[in-house]
Amino acid sequence: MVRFRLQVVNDIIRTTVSDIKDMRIRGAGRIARAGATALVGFADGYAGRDLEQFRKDLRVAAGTILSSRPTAVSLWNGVHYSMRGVDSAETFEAARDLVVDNGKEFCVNSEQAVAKIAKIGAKRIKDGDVLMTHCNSSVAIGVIAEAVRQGKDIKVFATESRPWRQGILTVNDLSKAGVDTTLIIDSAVRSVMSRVDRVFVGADTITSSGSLINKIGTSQVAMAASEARAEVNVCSETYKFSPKTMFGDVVTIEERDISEVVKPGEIPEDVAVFNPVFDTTPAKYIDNIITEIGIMAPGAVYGVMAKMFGESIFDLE
Ligand code: RI2
Repeated sequence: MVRFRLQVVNDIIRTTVSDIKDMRIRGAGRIARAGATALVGFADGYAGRDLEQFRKDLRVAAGTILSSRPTAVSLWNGVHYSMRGVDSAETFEAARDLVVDNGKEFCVNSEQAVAKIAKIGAKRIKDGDVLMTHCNSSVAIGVIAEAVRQGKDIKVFATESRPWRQGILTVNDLSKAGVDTTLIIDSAVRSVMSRVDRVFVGADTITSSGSLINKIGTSQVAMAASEARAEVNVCSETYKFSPKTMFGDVVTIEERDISEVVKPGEIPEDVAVFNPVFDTTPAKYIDNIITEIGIMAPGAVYGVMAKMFGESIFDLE
């Protein structure tokens, strides 16, 4: 019986990790909620009763989840939020209940943040606006869909977002929400930008200097927007702020397999393929960061981070 329960617990972590690695679960917010939910399942189904052993096993489970994808800090924040207070819990039951409650609370807060950003961000969109979005951000799509729900007449250009082509998901999402949507290939961004009023993208990580790490190509979109005087809006829950960057940590940019870019035998063997899947958009190309606690300029991020993470930022692992 005990062995069976342990197997079930391990399966929860293993399945979540492989779903995130293989992008069956993707998007910075979704992977954070999946990580927190996996820890809830882990704690809830934990077969032992020894507090120290539970802490050790929990750290291993957390590390395994964090190894699934390196770039989106939302996953790191979701996992660490779920483990809050465990080190000072006095009994196994108290520690287990903390993980269950924290993990569930993180997911509820996350969903509420996405809904709040939709309401706040929609106010930035004017009737008649032409917008552009890149990749597939549930938060940016939420903002655009809310503006349309409010009766604003807008048009959206959505990029294909090679190599995973998340833009196909985006145009389906936008079409379902009744948005006038046009799909473009990534190379068309600069050419189309002259018709665009505002860009709305999501975030994987925001650094303490207000830079954005998001899907590869986001920086090109932002630079083209800057040249064309289109406004750049980043839709980001505050759990996509990285407290570690305050102390010099550099965000790891994930590189994925070359099979996502070329088919076997398609190019000579002596040709290398480089497949980074995120890039950095410097703060100077960003007009607004739209969060659940309000709209801010990139320069305000440091202060918000210091307030949000408080004393806990000094013992970051
Ligand atoms: P939401 C995605 O990464 C994209 O970069 C997107 O902009 C970001 O996560 C945020 O997504 P991937 O998982 O949380 O497709 O806004 O590599 O849904």
